[in-house]
Amino acid sequence: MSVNDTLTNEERLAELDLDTLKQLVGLVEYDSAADPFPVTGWDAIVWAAGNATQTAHFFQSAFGMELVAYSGPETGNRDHMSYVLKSGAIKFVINGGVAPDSPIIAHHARHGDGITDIALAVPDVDKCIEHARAQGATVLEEPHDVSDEFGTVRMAAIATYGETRHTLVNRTHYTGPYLPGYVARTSARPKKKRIFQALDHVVGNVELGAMDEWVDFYNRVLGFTNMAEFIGDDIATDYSALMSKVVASGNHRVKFPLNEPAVGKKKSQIDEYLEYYGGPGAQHLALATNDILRAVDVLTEEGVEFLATPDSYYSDPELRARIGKVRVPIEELQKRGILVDRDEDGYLLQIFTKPIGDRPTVFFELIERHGSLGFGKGNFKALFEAIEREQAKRGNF
Ligand code: TYF
Ligand code: FE
Repeated sequence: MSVNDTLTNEERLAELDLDTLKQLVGLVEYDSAADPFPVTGWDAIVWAAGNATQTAHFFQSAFGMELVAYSGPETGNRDHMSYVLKSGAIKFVINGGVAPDSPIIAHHARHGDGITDIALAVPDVDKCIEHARAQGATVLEEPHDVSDEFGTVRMAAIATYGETRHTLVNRTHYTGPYLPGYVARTSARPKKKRIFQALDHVVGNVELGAMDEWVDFYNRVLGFTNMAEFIGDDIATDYSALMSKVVASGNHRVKFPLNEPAVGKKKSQIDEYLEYYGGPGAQHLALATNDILRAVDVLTEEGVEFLATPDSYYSDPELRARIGKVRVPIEELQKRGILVDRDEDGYLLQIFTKPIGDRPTVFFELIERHGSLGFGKGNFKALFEAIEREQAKRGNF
């Protein structure tokens, strides 16, 4: 079996099939036999939080995620608490330090709430590490097995931008709730219908001049290919100037836009991120949903705030002509501030939250794809102007 027709464990458990995933996140066919670093898909997004207990509550109460596993002092982990949450095929692992000398507390002091690990599902951990090492990658953890009564997981880790890592995971011989050391745990809170099914892309912010080096890293080390969409100097606005290129795994399940600041009149939103995060890191996660209207309604009801889109966006005749007909009346999008973009393959609906933590760093995108494989290039101007309005409120001119 090739990674083309393989579902990750999580996708299978979420009862997603390849057709649904194709619709949600835009899969493509590719020849995995020639791939030096085959990636099936996402394994988990691992967060460091100042208070994992409350962050896990937030992701359940606001984002409709489901608690599935836990590790902490009660299970023999004296260092930190770790909550595993699920929505569709996505797992978030929320870590928070318990022991005063926990490395998670030190990480949190440097970066605030953020993503420490973008873990990838790979069918052959050893092959990936061998290739990564030959390409000069920093191997943080050698391939090793971890086992318990539920079976064995093979894993290893490599470094990427900033202090972010990619753990490589093969859990095809494991049936436990997450990893050895974790116990199954559910919450007494009433379950909500899930509002997102899969992860579409994770964006990395890197330093000025480093974007091409990181594109090259993903090309050489992970065998990722470049996608057509990019942002050049031409899209630089007053102080959100940035450049961006997108790399993707062979099957396009994993997509990484990489941003670097560009010189504008005012402070770039990427510089603001780098300053407050304390270096490069993951900027936004795009959550794939099949009902963005409902997702926005539920999140809004729970107090999650979105970037505002001015009414002029929807009355712009050029935009109206370009987007044509979408599945709902434009007024329904306008009410919620949802953006629309169309390209030769179809269209997409998207919206962005404000930063979700205390620092102006990590935020979410919701994305509902209808054929478009892009990232909303047509919305960049409106989006960056909305980000600028938020930056100005924070005193960044
Ligand atoms: O992922 C993307 O490329 C789009 C657009 O700071 C974008 O979501 C790019 C940069 C940014 C915010 C959104
Ligand atoms: Fe995005």
